[in-house]
Amino acid sequence: MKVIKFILLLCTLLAKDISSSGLVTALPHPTSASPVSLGLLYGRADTDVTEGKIGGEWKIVGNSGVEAMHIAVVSHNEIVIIDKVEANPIKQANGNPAISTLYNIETNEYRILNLDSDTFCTAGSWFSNGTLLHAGGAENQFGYNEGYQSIRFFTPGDGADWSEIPGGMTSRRWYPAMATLPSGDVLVFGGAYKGTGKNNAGINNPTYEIWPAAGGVPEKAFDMPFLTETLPYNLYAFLHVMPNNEGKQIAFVFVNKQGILYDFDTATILKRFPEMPGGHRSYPLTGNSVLLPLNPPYYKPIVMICGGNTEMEIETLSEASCGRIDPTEDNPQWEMDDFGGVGRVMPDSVIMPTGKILYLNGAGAGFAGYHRGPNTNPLYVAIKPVLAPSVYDPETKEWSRFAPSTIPRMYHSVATLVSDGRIFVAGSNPQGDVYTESEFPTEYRVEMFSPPYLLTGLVRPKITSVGEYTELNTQRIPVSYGLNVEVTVISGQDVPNFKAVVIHHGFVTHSNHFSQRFVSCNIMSAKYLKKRDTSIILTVEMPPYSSILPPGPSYLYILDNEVPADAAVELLLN
Ligand SMILES: *[C@@H]1O[C@H](CO)[C@@H](O)[C@H](O)[C@H]1NC(C)=O
Ligand SMILES: [Cu+2]
Repeated sequence: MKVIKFILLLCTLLAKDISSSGLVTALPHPTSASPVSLGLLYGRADTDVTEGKIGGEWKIVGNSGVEAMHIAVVSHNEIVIIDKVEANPIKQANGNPAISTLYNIETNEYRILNLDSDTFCTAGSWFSNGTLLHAGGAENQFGYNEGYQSIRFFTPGDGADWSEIPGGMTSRRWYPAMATLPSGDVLVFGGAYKGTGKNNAGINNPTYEIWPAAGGVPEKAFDMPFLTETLPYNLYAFLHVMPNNEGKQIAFVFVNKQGILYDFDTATILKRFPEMPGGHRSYPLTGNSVLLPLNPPYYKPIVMICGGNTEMEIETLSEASCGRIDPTEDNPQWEMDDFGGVGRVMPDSVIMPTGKILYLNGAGAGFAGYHRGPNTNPLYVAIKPVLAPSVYDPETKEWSRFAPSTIPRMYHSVATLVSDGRIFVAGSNPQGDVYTESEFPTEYRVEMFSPPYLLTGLVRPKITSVGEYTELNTQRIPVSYGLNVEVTVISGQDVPNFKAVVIHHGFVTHSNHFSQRFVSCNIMSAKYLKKRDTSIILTVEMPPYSSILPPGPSYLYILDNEVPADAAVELLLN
């Protein structure tokens, strides 16, 4: 009874306020289990002004200072970049070659950050309070301490820099995976006791540990025999927390060709999935895994794994297959496709504000890593850079291509969406140190890719307030799960048609986008601020649970006819 009244009320409201605006509305159709949210979700634009029609635009915009091996979006205009220890030309305060910078996407300048230990092949994830946790590393060199067991913290803000707990972890972890759990704690998963081209039983670390958001250190590590069963291709596991409305901390975990559903509260395997067809998907035969956009009311979690290779051989063509699976189904099976006909090892996946997946970077043959050897030999082990992004529409399952870049992005490259809707692309260094004489040199050039949705000529919407906040992106706006937030938007388009989404960018390295999430929000109502005004107040319902979107920093994107606002707004969800 209550439900029906609520919906009727909304319909009346909509009819009165925006009947002439042309907004499309659609009621969700609750049928079975899983989280049900009430209210209205605005439909898709009738005309698709986006992918496939035009190819987007690449620009070389700056220099990353250090090689961009790992990155995290840390504010609306800054990206933290972390390299391994290598002979970068710039120096940190103590005179050692710098290995971390803070890159500003508005000025295209960087500030040097200071680290104490080697960050070679590490991972990161956000605590719920908005501090980035970064874990793992490699041996000491160039004045840096050994970093295998290090834990590092970065809290964005004026003059922010790294702090570190040397030897903080329970054991040594090179190539660990990480994820933010629904509790806000951070999971550090697996890895090896030392660097290697391919993992083996002698150095395998089949355990995980959980760093508490409340402070302190993990009491112990938990055994993870799955990481023994899946040797040798078991590093940088794919981890996706599964949405649920029971407060559970369950994740899809995948390495090599094997996946499990794992309960982190009880430390038990709940389910094993059929072996994924095709080649290997984990380092050094590196593929990519993405959790496709989550949409109310069911937030059906579909994992898509693409690329990789079948053997560690420089000439072997990369895997041209993808598999989709919903790990929460009763008898889930892999639904395979051909990756748009383009094989790729070391692909990056970026979920765009339109909900389509951009696959970019990586190579058409070979594998991840590099040779040791004299510089007269090629040190790289992958060739045939794939320069044109592929675009995947999760709803129609169709593939298209965008315009190519001119810069190969091989091993140790990265990509992420930023708050203005562009895609930041950097890195590439398939050798053991800075080396510029190679066909695939150490790459410092930063590119920005503008997808077609930024090139439509349509006026971009502008977010002018969120809740009581009118100063946006000067601080993170704290919001609670399930909260209805009033968002004021200026629309410059004749027939507005809004979508609201919240995106968590996660931490990007080695083709992993740890905890990357895209969640569509219900827009509960929309009304003009004044009659005939261009300001519209949207009531946006935040995702209901922390298993749907990890607690901590995320960005609110508002789209008008598939064109994102000039700046997404940084939130802190808890
Ligand atoms: C967030 O929590 C972590 C772990 O307890 C702590 O190290 C960090 O200082 C906290 N950050 C803030 C901004 O309070
Ligand atoms: Cu690496």
